[in-house]
Amino acid sequence: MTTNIIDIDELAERLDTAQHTVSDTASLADSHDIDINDAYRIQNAVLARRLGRGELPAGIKLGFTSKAKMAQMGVSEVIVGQLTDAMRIADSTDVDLSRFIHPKIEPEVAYRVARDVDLDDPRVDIEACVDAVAPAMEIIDSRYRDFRFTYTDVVADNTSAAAFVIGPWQPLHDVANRAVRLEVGSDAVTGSTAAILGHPVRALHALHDIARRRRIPLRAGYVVLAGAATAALPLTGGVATCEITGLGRISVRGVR
Ligand code: 0L1
Ligand code: MG
Repeated sequence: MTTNIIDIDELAERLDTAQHTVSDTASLADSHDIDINDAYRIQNAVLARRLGRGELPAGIKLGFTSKAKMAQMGVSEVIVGQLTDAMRIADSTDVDLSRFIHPKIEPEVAYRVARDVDLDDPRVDIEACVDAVAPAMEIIDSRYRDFRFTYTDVVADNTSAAAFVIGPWQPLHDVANRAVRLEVGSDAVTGSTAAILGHPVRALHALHDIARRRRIPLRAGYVVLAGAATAALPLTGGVATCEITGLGRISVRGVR
């Protein structure tokens, strides 16, 4: 039995507690009828709790940017989550896996926002608002048991955002159709940046559209994680490496 009486703060508290106590929780959809607007409200309330603990906004991530993932979830729109400075892990360093419930890692392309984006100005060219590109990895860690969630669940849960690694920034250039390889210990997966909406730069346009509709600020210095270029791999320990042709190689080592 589900209810359509939604207490945004109560559900945000549940997800936030799951994150900082490293303990999973049941799908919200098991007990609540949440629509996409409620889901983004819950996400904002989760973020507000993190900012209240002193974390600083650091950027935005996109999810469901591959055709395969959209088809799996039965949706046609990308989703976004919000990054904070506490999620940032330096390239070539160790990451403490005890921070996470059941982490996975995925290779991404990152863009850097060069100036604040005026969401009310229809003349804004979003591509002209970014000045750098970098190889990146995202650690996703759904707060839901067994990574079992609905579309609205995952939006409420800040699209599983947990941590990210950015390689050296390079002046903006075209990164269409670049080969991508992710290795975690003895596991490996290969793909292409074309998996990100056909071309990673399309993620910027999708983000601009959703940011305008949902009033999500895009500020100078923000990182934009454009989306996964391959399926995610479990991050169970050992070294995770992402290599993108022409962009470079980055790594982190999972430790307990
Ligand atoms: O693409 C992503 O960053 C993942 C979005 C959330 C879905 C998941 O946790 O698998
Ligand atoms: Mg991702």
